[in-house]
Amino acid sequence: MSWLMKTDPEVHRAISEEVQREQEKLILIASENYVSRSILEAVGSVMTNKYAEGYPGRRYYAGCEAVDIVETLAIDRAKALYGAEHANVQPHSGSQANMSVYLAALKPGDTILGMDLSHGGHLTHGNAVSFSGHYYKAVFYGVSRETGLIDYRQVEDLARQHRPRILIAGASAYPRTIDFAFFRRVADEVGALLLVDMAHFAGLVATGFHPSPFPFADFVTTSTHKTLRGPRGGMAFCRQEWSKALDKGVFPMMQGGPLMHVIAGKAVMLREAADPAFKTYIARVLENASTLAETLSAHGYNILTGGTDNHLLLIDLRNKGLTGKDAESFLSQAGIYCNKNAVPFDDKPPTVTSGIRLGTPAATSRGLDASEMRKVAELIHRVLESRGKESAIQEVKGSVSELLKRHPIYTELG
Ligand code: DSN
Repeated sequence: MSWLMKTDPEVHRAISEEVQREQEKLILIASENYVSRSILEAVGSVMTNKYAEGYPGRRYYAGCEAVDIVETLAIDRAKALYGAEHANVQPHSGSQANMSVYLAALKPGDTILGMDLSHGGHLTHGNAVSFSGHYYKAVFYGVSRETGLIDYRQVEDLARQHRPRILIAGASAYPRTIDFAFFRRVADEVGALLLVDMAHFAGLVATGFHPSPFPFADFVTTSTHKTLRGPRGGMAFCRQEWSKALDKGVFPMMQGGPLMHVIAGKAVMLREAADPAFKTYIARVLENASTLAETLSAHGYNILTGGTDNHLLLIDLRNKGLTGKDAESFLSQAGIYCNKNAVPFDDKPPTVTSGIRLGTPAATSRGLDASEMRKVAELIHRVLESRGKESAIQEVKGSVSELLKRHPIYTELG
């Protein structure tokens, strides 16, 4: 960093500020995490310089020997970790992994059936403001108003009615286990392909804490920076019969040169995820999430679906007379980061929302345990019940700082 400090102090200062924020604040954004120093090193390596359009052994540029090694390692490790028939580690993000599957298997105008973003789905599952809603005919299922659980009957009814080419399972704000066998049965009945977007729970699948989609799905996609704790990026998997189409869907259809430094980081991530220590980590992530849910529930918070099976929880704040926007703002002033989140059947716009989403992957990476999560829940309650009172914010800010001093992170970064 000293080099950057000399050559570009403005960028250096901003990066230093971000290091400090990540060290000193409590991150409960369900989709964020802390990568290891090894991954930081790989992603900061000279592999950022290399053009490598194509695939290992079949590149459009000379000099790809070393990058071929990391991409082959990443592919082999990804297949081994998940028991997948084919893996493509080049997508720049989870959204682009989804796009590559659509390019491999759909024609413009084909129908896709996915979970509504406002019920916990993802933009790229057909939302009108995304390419996926622009180029394909999207139909949506949601959750039951009574239980908050996926309305499996609705999935079945809509699939029979619209006969989608791709049925999508997976979500970005759903706290429960997803029944892939059900989705497979529906897909088979209507002649659809099944795509599982496991971006949020990829780390849970890798460690056996969420049922694997691989025995059921034709395609599986993921981002790499959430529970999998890798660099920002994506991966796409498929059955062997789709391997050529998927690889073409990624390159040349969807993107050009792969980010070889990030692929090096993905290779390291996949090695780390296969280590028994990663299983212990994910077990703690889940214990911390359920502890957070139980403690907040005891304070009268409406935890949707009554709890969580995974790393995240969704809270409907309407019974507390708060919006998601206000809660996010009050908590961040106190040093606790989460995100405002629409709750199913929300009556407020996405810029305001009635809820917040909390997740434990990042806090668990820095070492917080279940008893500390109870304390965190108390601090969240203190801020929210005060409705952002300055004295409560200052008091909680101090407590957060004390708590995090016990779990330093990235100490070598200053
Ligand atoms: N933006 C991501 C999340 O926060 O869940 C989804 O891609």
